[in-house]
Amino acid sequence: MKLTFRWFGKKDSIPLQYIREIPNMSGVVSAVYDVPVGEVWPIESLKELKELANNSGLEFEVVESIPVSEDIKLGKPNRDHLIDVYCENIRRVASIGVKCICYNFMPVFDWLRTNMKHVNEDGSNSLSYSYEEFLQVDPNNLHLPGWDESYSKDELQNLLKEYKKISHDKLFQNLVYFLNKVIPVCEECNVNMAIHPDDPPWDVFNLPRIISNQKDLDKLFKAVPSTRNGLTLCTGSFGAGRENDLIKFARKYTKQGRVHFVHLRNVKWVGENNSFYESGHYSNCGSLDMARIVEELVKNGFNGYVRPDHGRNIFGEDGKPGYGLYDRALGATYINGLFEAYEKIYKK
Ligand SMILES: [Mn+2]
Repeated sequence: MKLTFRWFGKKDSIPLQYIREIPNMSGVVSAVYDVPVGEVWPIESLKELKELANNSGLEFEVVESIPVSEDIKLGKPNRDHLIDVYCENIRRVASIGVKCICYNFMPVFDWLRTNMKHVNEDGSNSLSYSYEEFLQVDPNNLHLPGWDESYSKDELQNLLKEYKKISHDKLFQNLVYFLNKVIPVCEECNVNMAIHPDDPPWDVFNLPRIISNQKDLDKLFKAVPSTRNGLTLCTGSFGAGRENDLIKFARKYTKQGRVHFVHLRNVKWVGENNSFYESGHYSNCGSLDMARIVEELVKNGFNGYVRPDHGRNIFGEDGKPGYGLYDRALGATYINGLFEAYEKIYKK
C-alpha cells in the first residue's frame, strides 16, 4: 500500500514538511480548489501542486476530487460539454503523474454532519451526526455546520426542486452515462476512477443516493465492467450504515480489483437511530473492526493508496473539521502498524 495524506494546497495550514515527517508517508492527496466546478484546471496549477509536493519529498498521484457538476448528475442537455471538460481534466492530471481520481455522485451535499465539535468522553472533539438533531434541520432554511454555503438560498431551492424529478434509477443511469464517456479516457491515460460512497450512506432531504451499500456497488460494477471503474473504500462513510459489512466489502471488492483507494477511519454508533460520531482510528474506539478490514485488504492483494480519513481535534489543535494534523498522524501510524503486521503474514 501507499500511505497518503490529504492536503488542501497552499492554503492548508499544515506544512508539507510536517506531512513528510510522518513515517512511511508517500504522498499527498490534493486538487485544484480555485477553479469552479465544470471548468478546466490550468496545467500550471497542477504542475505547481506537483512541484510543491515533490520538493518536500512527497508524490502527488491521487486527486480528491474532480467534482462532478450537478448538471451531469441531473442529466441536463449541457452534460456532454461538461463531461468533455471532465475528460480533459483527467488527461491533464494524468499528464503530471496522477494515477487515481476520487470523486462522488452525491446530489448537492457531498457529506453531512449535525455537529462539527461533538465532545468525546476523552475530551477531544470530532464530527458527529445525530438523528434527532437532523430532524430539526429545515432544508428550506439551511444552515448546516461546516457546509460551505456555496449556493444562495434561491439557488439551493431550485436545485432541490430539480432533483424532485430524479429517481434513484435515473440518477444511476446518469452515472452510467458519465462513466461510459469517462472510463475510455481513463484506459487511455492509465488512471483509475474511485467513487466515494455516500456519506452518510442513506438519502438526505429526499435526495436520491445510489452508492450506499453492497447492492449499489454490484449494480455499478456490472453496468460498467472495466476495473478502471473502481471504488474509494471509505470505511467511515459505509460504516455509518450498520448493515454494511466492511470486512466483507474489503474482501470482495479487493478480489475484484475494484479498490483503488482506501479512506480509513472509525465511527462509533450511538443509540438505535443511525446516529454516530467519528472516533479515534483504533478499533476499540469505534464500531468497526479496523484490523480485520486491513487484513482482508492485504490478504487479497490490495496494492493501492490509503489515507487516514478524518481525525479528531486533539492536543489543543483547532483544525479544519476532520482535517487537523495530530489525530490523522496518529491514524497514519496505526495504519502503518496494521499493514506492516499483515503484510509480514500474507505478502509473499
Ligand atoms: Mn472518505
